[in-house]
Amino acid sequence: VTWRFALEEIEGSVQHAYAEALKSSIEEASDGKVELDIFPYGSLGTSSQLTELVRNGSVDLAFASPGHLADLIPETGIFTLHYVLPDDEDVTRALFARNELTRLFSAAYNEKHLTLLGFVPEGWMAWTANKPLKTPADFEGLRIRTMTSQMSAEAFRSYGADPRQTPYSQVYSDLQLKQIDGQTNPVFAIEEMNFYEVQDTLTMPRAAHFVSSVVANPEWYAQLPEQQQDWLAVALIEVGKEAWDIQEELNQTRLETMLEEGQLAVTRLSQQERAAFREASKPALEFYLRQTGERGQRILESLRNIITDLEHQQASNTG
Ligand code: 6CS
Repeated sequence: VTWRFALEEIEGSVQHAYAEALKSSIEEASDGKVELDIFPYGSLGTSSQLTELVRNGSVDLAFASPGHLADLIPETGIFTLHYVLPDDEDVTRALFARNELTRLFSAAYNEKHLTLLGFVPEGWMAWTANKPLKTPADFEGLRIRTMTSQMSAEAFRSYGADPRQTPYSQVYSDLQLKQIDGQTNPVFAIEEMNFYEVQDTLTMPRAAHFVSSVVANPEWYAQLPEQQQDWLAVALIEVGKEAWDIQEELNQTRLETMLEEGQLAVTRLSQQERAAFREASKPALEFYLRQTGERGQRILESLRNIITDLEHQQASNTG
């Protein structure tokens, strides 16, 4: 049998490397009885269209990034908020290794006819523009492209920006034609989509990680023979362990590539500068809580508890 897996990113991306790893794992475990057919971005449609294809069963599996998905499933919008995930990357790495994280969101996905298989970290989001973005005031009136959900835009509206929600495929030409002033994405994507060619600066605020989710069509998943479900489960665990390293490696090497080109000036925000953004970002968190009600509140609290737990573990390990 062949399973169809649709990606929101092009060949060479984090999602592509993840899909290739999943493919090897499943094909090996099943001794070739299951094949994974990978559809990189561009072949089937925008992120939101891919989500529809999974919901109606045209594809079996896909990446669905909260930045786009939050209009359909507001709970996932928590990953578009700034300064919710910790600064310490070891803690974040441990967080994404926890099944608990997936369980927090399963019901919200099910209600919208999607089976959530897991979350995949893709690295810190950077902000690119034609000037460094060191204070919320630097965002005043800035036309920054965000992913398509309202929640994605809200984080930047909190800073006084004029966010534009567009599909990924439109970003390069909008930058080139000066329809927008900036955009936000992880480093590897800024390199592979060539956004750095049409931007002068890259600011690293360490405000949010780019997080995506892997989803399946519920009927497709339910009809899988038990053995096939097991192969999938084992492959997801195996690749889940590699996911952090996949993004780390790609983000590091792509940053080096861009720096070698010598056009992009990189600014890293200090703790003090980050604190000013954290304060300014509060309206976005309130927006999230209004959109998600009690369940969103519960998810936020659980997430914070898991993070606190992991921070304590971290401290006692290194202490
Ligand atoms: O900015 C976006 O729309 C996209 N960015 C990445 C890194 N992955 C998928 C997403 O659609």
